Amino acid sequence: MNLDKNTIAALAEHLESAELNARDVTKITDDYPAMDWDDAYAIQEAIRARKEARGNKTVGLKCGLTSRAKMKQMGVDVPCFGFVSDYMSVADGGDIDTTKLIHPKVEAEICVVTKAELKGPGCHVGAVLAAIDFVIPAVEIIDSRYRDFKFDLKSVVADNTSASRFVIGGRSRNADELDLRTLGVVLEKNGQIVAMAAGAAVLGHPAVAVAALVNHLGQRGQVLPAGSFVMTGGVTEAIAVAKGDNVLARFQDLGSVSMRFV
Ligand code: 0L1
Ligand code: MG
Repeated sequence: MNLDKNTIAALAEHLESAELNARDVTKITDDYPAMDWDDAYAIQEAIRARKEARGNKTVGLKCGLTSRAKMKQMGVDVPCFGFVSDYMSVADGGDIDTTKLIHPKVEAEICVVTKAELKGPGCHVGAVLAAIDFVIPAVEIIDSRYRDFKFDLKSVVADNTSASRFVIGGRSRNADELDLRTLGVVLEKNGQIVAMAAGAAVLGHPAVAVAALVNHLGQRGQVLPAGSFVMTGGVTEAIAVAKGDNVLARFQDLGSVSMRFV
C-alpha cells in the first residue's frame, strides 16, 4: 500500500459524500497517482465501514466489468468488486429519484444467492454451482461519482465500483433448472430494445464471476458466507438513463425487472 491511514479515511469521506450529495468529483488518482489496488480496495472498505457505522446494512456483493461489452466500453480487461447497501435497493416497478444521482446508467444482471460458504483461493465454477441456492434477476443502476466518466479502474474500485441502486424482480429459480450460459436477456428503454445478450457474456458463465469474487476475497483472508446475494455483473454494456425514462429487463425463464426514472 502507498497511502497512509489518514489519506484513505479522507478519500473515503470525499467519495462517499460525493455519492450521498450527488456531486461529481475528479478522479482521485489525479491527486494520488501512487494509489495501488490495495489502497483502492481499502478506500472502498472504509466507505463500507462508514455506511455500516451509520446503521446501513451491506446486503450484497457485486462483480463489475465482467462482460466483454462492459470491459470494451471502459477500456479495461479485469473485473472489479464492490458492495451494495440496503438503501440502494428499489422495489421492482419502483421509481428512482434522479435528483439523488449524477449520471445514472442501467445494466441487466444475473444474480445468485448462496446456500453454503465459499472460500478461495482455488474457488471454481463447480464449487459455485454447488453453493448456489437460487438465481434471481436484477438491474443495477450505476452512477460513477467521477466527472464526465473520466476515471481509471483504481479510482472506480475506490468509488465502490459506481454502486448506486439496484432492483431485484422477476422470479427466483434453482440453478439446476437453468443454463446460465445461454440464458437470454433483453434490455428495453422506453419500449425500445437497447441491448441484448446471454449469460455467457459474463466471463463465459456467470458462476465464473462469483468464483473470481470468492478468490478476490480469499486473497484478503475473507470468505463468501452462505446466504450471500451476489450480482455477477452487467451482461451488456451500461445504458445511460435520465428523468422520464422507463426501463424493463426481460430475463429468459426468470421474468422481468422494471423501474421508472423520475
Ligand atoms: O457494475 C459495474 O460493472 C461497475 C462499473 C464501473 C464503471 C462505471 O461506472 O461504468
Ligand atoms: Mg454492475
